[in-house]
Amino acid sequence: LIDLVDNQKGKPLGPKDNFKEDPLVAVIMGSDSDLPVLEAGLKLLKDFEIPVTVRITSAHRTPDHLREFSKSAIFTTVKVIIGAAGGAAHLPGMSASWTTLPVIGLPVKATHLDGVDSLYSMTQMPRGEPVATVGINNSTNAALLAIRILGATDAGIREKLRVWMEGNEKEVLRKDQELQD
Ligand code: RP5
Repeated sequence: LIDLVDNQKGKPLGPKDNFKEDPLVAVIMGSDSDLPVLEAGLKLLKDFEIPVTVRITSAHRTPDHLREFSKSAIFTTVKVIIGAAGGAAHLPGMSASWTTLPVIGLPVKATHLDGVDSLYSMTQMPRGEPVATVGINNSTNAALLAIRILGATDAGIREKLRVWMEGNEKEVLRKDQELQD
């Protein structure tokens, strides 16, 4: 897993700010226990060669840190924030209230409510502070949505996404063909 987040170079999970690698995506999570859920999404971002910064910051345990991080993100190279959290998952919503950057919410299955609690707390944001919420534990879609947002203004990223989607299409068609054989 450390290898997956190593495209940030430096110490992505350490206490220091690590915007020095010019990340385009900031992935923030409420706890290191969320990290396994993020694995697939981080791998995808790495495959697309998107520079990422990965941070642990909590709406409830480190509110000042989250506020500082979110307010300063606009002055960095970051273009999209992915916020992963479980339970009463206020992380992406709070972050969205402190930034004009697009924020993607990734609900994490962390309690007896199986992630439905986090899903609702992210999708049910009050009018004015949108969080683009993906499915529970679906870090792949969180990464792909971030890639699409970046691709809107970057033809290189768009082309990589087109090729990736073409690969998906071929895979499904191949499986269908196998069923027919
Ligand atoms: C949330 O509480 C975190 O995002 C995590 O999903 C959940 C449990 O956190 P830990 O108790 O494992 O630190 O804030």
